[in-house]
Amino acid sequence: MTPNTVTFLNDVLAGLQQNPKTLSSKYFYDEEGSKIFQEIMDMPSYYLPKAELDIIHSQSKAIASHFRSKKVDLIELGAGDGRKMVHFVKILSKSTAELNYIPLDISSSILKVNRDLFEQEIPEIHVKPLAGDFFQTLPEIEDSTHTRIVLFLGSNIGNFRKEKAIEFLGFVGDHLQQGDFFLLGVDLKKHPRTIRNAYDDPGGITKRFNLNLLKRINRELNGDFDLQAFDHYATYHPITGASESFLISLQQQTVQIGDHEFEFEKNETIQTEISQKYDFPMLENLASESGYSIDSIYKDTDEQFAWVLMKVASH
Ligand code: AVI
Repeated sequence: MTPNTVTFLNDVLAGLQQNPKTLSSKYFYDEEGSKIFQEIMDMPSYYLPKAELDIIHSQSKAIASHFRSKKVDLIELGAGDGRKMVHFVKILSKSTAELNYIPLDISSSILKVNRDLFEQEIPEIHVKPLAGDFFQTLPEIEDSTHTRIVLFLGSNIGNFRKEKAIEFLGFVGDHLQQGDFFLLGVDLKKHPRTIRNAYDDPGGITKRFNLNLLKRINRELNGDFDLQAFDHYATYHPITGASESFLISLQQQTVQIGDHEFEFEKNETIQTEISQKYDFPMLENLASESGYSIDSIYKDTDEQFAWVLMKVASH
């Protein structure tokens, strides 16, 4: 077993030994899971990518005006192929005196796609990709006198519980100085049904995404989950702003993972994901508890999604 598989196994065993049972959403994204996530991004009910693209098109100039004539290191955490960001970076590069774009991603192959795209579309900037876990790669970025802007977009912060989100924002803050910025993409509270529909589509794509985690456990950890014996269930709580996804055991059953056995009651849940939605007081609170102050908030036309520009508070 590779060290990554050992960590996966330990996390799965620990999660299923808990009461209520949990599995971490970070394991959704094997090759198949990443493909299904692309399908989710194209679903009409999954409004998040469209709202974020609207922000990119309608707000990039206003955001770029903060950085006029500055030398900037733009560090994107979980950058992916960069397709959406080209427009923003192009506009930013027109304001700044110098721009280095530093995309960080776990996948070196996706970073190659990213680099090729940026070098072709915006040849005047420097692209310096770094592959690996960003807890390792962020500290490796050389100190410079440039203003740092760290980007963490796509509502990825929503997949952390509050304590983890604070810990993560704090970790990034340790690599920022006075005058640096964090641009955070968050999904906003809205009509509860809009959110429920985004995480429980009639075509069953999100169900396949959730069940793929069990398929991955079967394949990589020698499990014997019967995929037909589990259902997908998503809830949204309009006060806490938590959208939560579960797998529901449809019958009493025993599941084997390697040498370990797990009992499931009929209708027992495995919590697999939280996708946190925010309102402005919650964002203020998240920023201040993580050592930041909010400079400005940029929303899409329908006010579904926000980019929060935060400054580091003094250390
Ligand atoms: C990646 N992440 C921000 C998505 C979300 O909206 O929480 C993952 C997702 N889960 C179900 N649909 C999409």
